[in-house]
Amino acid sequence: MAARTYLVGIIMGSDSDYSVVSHGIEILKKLSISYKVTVASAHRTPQKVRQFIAACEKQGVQVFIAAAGGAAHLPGMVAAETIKPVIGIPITSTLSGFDSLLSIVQMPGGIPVAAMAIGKAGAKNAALLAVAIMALRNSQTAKKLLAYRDEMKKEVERKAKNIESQG
Ligand code: RP5
Repeated sequence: MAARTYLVGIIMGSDSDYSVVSHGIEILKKLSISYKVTVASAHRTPQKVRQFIAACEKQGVQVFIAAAGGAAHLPGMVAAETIKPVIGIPITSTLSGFDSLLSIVQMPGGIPVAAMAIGKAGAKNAALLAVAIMALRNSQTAKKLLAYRDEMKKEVERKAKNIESQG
């Protein structure tokens, strides 16, 4: 039997990150983009991080999403282990997520991580950026992304009409 394949590999440092990451997962589900997800920590379970990345590489993953809070070194560690694009989601922490954001965005030159906004917006944009990267080589994926944007546009128009009618 052929091994199952996935397009996106998602890794989060703790299960406490899931409530944020799930906003991106919802988008991948909506657009029928296959993903593989796990919890593995750069400092608590570094071996599991490496094993997950290796499994993802074998299963066709094209883009990685890594979410972490605090001293958020997980996205950087993932980027060190793969040459696939890595998108980092800073999770809100005791320092409001600034520590996570800076840990992700301030990668030293040579090993890039695409840093998203802190929290829910970052999780959504991580999924959408992953889709945009895959859309470069897949016209079906590009169509899905255009349809998503169109839906967003219609939603804004609907909300505008609602507010306008209230005066
Ligand atoms: C990081 O530490 C995780 O990504 C999480 O955001 C943060 C706190 O983890 P828990 O103490 O909730 O497991 O590694």
